[in-house]
Amino acid sequence: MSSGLTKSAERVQAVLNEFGFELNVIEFPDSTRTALEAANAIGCTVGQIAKSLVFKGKSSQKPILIIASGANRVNEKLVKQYVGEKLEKADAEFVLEHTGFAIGGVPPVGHTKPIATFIDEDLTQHSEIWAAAGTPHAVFKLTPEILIEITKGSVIKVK
Ligand code: 5CA
Repeated sequence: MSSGLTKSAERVQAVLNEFGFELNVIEFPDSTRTALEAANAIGCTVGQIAKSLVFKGKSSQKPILIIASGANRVNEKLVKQYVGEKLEKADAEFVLEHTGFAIGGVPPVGHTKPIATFIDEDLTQHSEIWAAAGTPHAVFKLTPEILIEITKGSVIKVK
């Protein structure tokens, strides 16, 4: 049976199904490419958007995923303490290579290879949060507890 989802969103739905929670990818006609656009399309606050930001470790050159509240700007100096190395900005090509998804649709799980993951503690203030699901029109709703469980991420202060 066809889910009606586009291919990248369908890939994310398949990954989510494996976790055994009821997590459903929703595609909106309106853009969910940025945290603000996603919040507007969904009708939630920007703080409830779990944005998946990919950085590059300065010495290791490995990807590092920081899942931050859409309301927050990541303080790279602060995060360095948890990661153990300086962070560099990742370009679009690096993001695609390591996650398998283009910027604006990078989900918190389902990447090409597992990525060391850190979660903004501010996301735990909400009972419901929303994350990208593979495309700039696709998102899914979850709880902070489920986010922590499925990503195996460490909860940190990002700001
Ligand atoms: N779908 C939405 C809400 S979940 C989303 O993915 N938002 S996001 O914030 O997680 O993804 C956009 C992020 O991609 C930006 O915050 C920014 O960190 C990053 N980004 C945007 N443009 C570029 C670029 N040209 N190079 C590297 N990173 C970029």
